[in-house]
Amino acid sequence: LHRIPHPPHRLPLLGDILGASRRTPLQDSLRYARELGPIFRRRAFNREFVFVWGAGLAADMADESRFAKHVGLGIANLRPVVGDGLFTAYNHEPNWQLAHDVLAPGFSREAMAGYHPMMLAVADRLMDHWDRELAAGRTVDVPGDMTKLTLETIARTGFGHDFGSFERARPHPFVSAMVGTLTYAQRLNTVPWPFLLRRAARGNQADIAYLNRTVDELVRARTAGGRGDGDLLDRMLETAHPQTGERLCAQNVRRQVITFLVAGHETTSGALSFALHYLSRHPQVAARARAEVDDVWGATAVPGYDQVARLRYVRRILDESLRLWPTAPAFAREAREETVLGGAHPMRRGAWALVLTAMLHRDPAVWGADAERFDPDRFDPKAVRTRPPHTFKPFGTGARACIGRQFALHEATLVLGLLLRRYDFRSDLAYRLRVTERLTLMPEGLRLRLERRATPA
Ligand code: MNH
Repeated sequence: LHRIPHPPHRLPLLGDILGASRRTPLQDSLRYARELGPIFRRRAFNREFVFVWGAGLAADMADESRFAKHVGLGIANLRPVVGDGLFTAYNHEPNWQLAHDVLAPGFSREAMAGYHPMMLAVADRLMDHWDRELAAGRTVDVPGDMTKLTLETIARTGFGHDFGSFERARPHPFVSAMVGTLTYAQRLNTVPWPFLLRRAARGNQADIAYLNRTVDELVRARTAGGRGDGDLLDRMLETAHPQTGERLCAQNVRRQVITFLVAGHETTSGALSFALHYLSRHPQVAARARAEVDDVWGATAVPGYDQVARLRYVRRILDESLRLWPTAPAFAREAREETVLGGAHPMRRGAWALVLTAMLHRDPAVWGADAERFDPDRFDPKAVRTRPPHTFKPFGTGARACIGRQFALHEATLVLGLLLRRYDFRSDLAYRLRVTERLTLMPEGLRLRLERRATPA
């Protein structure tokens, strides 16, 4: 460990807290990364963490035979909320494999094609709302509205539930409670002892209770009203494991519903928001994307399921946005057995490090000297083929990688396509990108002025 660099002004007891903010742990880590190189450590009070972002080291950590997901830090702090739900389960907990096997078919091609009409319906609600804002001469609240959109999408497709987000002026209390628990989980990393947050802890308990109540109500409505149409909630409640015949217990169903409602919308909302920010700042990119949408969708009023994946350039815009701001900006890996990381750093069994995705995605050795520049052409197939493997990891890696990846990409590509077709985006040139952190990333205060396009639909 002593050979791994750390920030220069380390204080006794406190650690590396000079110049670091409790609100921006990720952005501080990016700064340290640039100063300290491909592997470094940070100490906060009594705890020390190792960060890895150099492409070679990160690729080594993707080796599933030697490393696995580590449930630690921010994720471990969510255990009181979602316990052994899919995202927060320890690798050895039986409910991980059980839930994974039962829920994976909910993300198959057929399942996704079934969600498509509901995704369209939610996107229509967003555009109704934006048309009204536009007519009233107002700018639109991008992160707020993307959060409404993605929450409604996962709630309706996965659970047959309508939060009525677009009928509300303020975020649904479910969202406020979720933001509360995510923020609290992040803050727990910034204090030496949890009792320092005891007032916030009471608020957190109230948030958890609210999440539980909402979800219990949703499950009760389903069990009282008979089956849904084979959505995620039906799978959670009714599907037995194909080999073992086991089912999820009621407590685990509750944890999975919260997991999917949160994991299924927060990061996609951020990804869409960053993409809209970049589109508003790069008119040539937007023009090329619009030309693609007009070309691929033509006069079809309502794009079909198969017409979404054909928006190749729109998809590159999303990839490039997720490269610069992977909205889940890090993940943790632990050694399965004693091993040597990158041939240089010995690790004991269970020792772990954070892969700093947001910095891996900016490694000049991989992405070039202009790595900080937004350029969707980095994801054209020729460029992708020349890059080493494991250098683009917005959805994590290995067995515990994101189960909702296709869901998120389909939803986000569809929505960007629809928005590009209908509007021109005018950015407020005084706006400087500020990124808020609550384990996930979101552009803060981003508003855009819209103009209706003259062309189709
Ligand atoms: Mn998602 C795991 C990023 C959308 C449900 N997700 C992960 C991980 C990353 C991630 C990174 C791995 C974390 C880790 O290794 O500790 N997820 C994203 C991003 C988006 C996203 C950047 C959108 C963009 N995720 C979604 C959607 C859903 C979802 C949509 C559900 C509909 N994600 C999950 C679940 C897991 C996960 C569940 C945990 C999977 C597992 O451990 O088996």
